[in-house]
Amino acid sequence: MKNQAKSQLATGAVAHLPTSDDLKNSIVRHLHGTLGTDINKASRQAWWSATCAAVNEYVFDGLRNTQRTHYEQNTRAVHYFSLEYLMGRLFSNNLHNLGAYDAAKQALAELGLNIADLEDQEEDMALGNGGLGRLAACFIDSMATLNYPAIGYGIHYEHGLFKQEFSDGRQIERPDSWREYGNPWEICRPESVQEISVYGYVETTYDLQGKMKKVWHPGRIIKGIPWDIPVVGYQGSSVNVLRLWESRASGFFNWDVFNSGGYIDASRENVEAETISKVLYPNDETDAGKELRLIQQYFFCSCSLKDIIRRYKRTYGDDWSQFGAQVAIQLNDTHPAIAIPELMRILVDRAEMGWDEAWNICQHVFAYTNHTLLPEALEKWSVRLFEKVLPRHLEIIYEINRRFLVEQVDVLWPGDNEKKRKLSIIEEGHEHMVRMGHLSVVGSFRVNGVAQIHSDLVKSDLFPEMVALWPDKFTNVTNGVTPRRWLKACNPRLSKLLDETVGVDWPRDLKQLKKLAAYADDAQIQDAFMAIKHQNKADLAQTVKELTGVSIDPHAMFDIQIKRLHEYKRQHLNLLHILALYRRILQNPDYDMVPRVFLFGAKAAPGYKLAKEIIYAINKVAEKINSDKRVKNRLKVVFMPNYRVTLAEKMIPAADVSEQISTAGKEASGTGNMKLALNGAITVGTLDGANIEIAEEVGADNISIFGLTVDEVKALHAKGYHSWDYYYADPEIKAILDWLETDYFTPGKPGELGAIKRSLLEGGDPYLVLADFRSYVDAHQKVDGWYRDKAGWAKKAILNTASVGKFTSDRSIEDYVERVWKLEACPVTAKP
Ligand code: 6GP
Repeated sequence: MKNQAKSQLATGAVAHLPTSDDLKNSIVRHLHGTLGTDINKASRQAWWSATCAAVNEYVFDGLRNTQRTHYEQNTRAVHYFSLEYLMGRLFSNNLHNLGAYDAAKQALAELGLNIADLEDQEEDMALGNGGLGRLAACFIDSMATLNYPAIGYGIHYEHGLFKQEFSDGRQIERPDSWREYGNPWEICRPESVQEISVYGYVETTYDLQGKMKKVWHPGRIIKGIPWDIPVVGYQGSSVNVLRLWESRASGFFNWDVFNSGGYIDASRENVEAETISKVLYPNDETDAGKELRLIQQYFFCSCSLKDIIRRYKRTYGDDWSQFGAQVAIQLNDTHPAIAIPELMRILVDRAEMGWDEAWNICQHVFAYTNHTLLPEALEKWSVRLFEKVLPRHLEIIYEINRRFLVEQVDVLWPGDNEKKRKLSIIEEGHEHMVRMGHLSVVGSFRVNGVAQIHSDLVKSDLFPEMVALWPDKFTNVTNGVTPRRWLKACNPRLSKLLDETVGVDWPRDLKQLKKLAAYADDAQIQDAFMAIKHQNKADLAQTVKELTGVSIDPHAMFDIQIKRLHEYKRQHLNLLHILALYRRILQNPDYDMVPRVFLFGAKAAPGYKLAKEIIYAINKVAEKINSDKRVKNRLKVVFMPNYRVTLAEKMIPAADVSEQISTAGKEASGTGNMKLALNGAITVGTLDGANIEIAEEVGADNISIFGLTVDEVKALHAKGYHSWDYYYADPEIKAILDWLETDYFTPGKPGELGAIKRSLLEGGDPYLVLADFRSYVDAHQKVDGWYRDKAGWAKKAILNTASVGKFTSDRSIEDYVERVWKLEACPVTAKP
């Protein structure tokens, strides 16, 4: 018999996992029957679509079994509300999670195709900006893997995050049209369409008994169409759903306008309604504050709540008593906080429930995760805008606030108006604002930060009085990443070595990696580990060449900083270090350093000027360094265009050094730090976010920590920070900053790179770049020394991979289950 690539036996939702022959037959069948083409003339796109259709036979089977089991078991479920999901590609992820990747590879090879070529047919599903969106994607993977009844809710944006190009080193944004030619993974569910209302006015009416009733007369009705994306758990355990809403004009609303001859008006309304799900706001950790954004938030929350209630009513009818026990809703930051007054509106106005009973339900349902302390990210909506868009919700928020101030704040601090001013959901100032963070804390039964230090700061700096009111409400859940995508799928060479050394259970039980520590000194494993790293680097070098034209040497140390571009993440600190090295080389032609390639990947929010200037400066410095013969290949600098999940999957396995260099207290957690350490990179980092926990796990010898601590940052600000002092006191700093202002990097155009210097000096250097510079340079000097000792470096790299099992998103989800959601796992069994 022919040797078929087989996958593990099915244990979960998918009755029967495919062999290579199964897939081969199915692919050809779909090529003919679904795509209407032929083996001899099919394009790569057609082959890809046919393969997706073949894979979907198994995915959908798992989906049906999961949904049936959840319905039969009727267990409590969590509903993850997030404005962002940064999914990346699903093709190889779904194959890996089905345990069918090798089978598919073989099937395609037998059909004369290379699986990698087909993978490249897929657009990234980039419905998110950065950390928060990617975390949501990792979490839904883990919830499915761990068999938790869970559904993700969000928006089906027509255009995801913009595509980035460089033109003479400057960022250009191009629209992303990820589903221009359709998307094989999503299923439209017309049977579950919802309608939601916005604008209009509120009428106060009285019934015959004189009881007051508020009636909202909306100005516009919008239809939400759900698209379901199956989320395949590892080894097909459960197949959950990500449900994304697309907006459309409500048919019946347009009909009158249409009939009275207003064809153009009717179409205009269509366009306006469809605008809601048109495009993702490209801001990362900055508040957009725009009317359309508020409508987006409300649109998806209202559709999702109605969807949840529809499902609940199937079992319980009008009996609301079990709602709090059956439904948990996790608010991914404050973006979906409008769900709180919306549920109150549905219960009080529609279900005619008393306020106290309704509020009690809300307080059993909602939990809120904070993802940042940056003041510019804390969402506030003007009362004026609220009144226009959601007049009834504003009234409800006023009532929530009134009761909160009277029943809670005034009881603990009687007569203290200062406390009331600080805690009020409504900020009083020149313009009255609704504080969505306050609303989220008041309306939730649990609030968490995303790493221990961040959760501590949420309590001490952001909401100290709320902690006094409700000490038990606050908790921590440290972030995690899915090892299926971020090791197994993206680093097959290392995965194979791990399978051979620690066994095959690590993708589901990442603590198994600890066993690798026993081999940290084993010369053979060290060689194997570093050979894999070298091959990954060679692959990346090829990608770099294709994308940028720059040649890099895989023998050099690959030093990688990949994340959104933001001053607090301090890509410009990295740049100053590069300039210092370059300057030393020019001053001393024999300057002795380990050859290094600095790689960046980052998008800047289109309206964030300084961030874009930093990209420009890095590109210009790169151009100069990369073409300077005197450097003799000791230094290369590459800014990879269009950084996204798919590029991260190529860069992370190839990293020697991971740059995690935010100002202490600013990076809530970080998750790239976890992915890089997991793939054997050594962190150069501050004691910020999850870096602190990574340092605890890997040990001080295997991480290079530098810079001010959170307490030192606070003390420095309190004492008064003067960046000019560092400029005058440190000749290297002065020389580098002055250099940036010359035309050395921009011939004929002096001052073009001056923005960085200005922000660091005249701008006061809010993120303490100059204060941390010297210690950062020292941390890199240490890493340079480490790298010279090949065996020593291999040991550190191995110990990084071995020690970061804590940072699997499976552990994060188990923490949420225990500390917040109180769910039971619901294993799925397949029924043919
Ligand atoms: C990010 C945080 O900056 C990052 O530290 C964290 O790892 C990630 O969330 C996941 O928790 N925050 C955002 O992306 C954001 O938009 C509003 O916050």
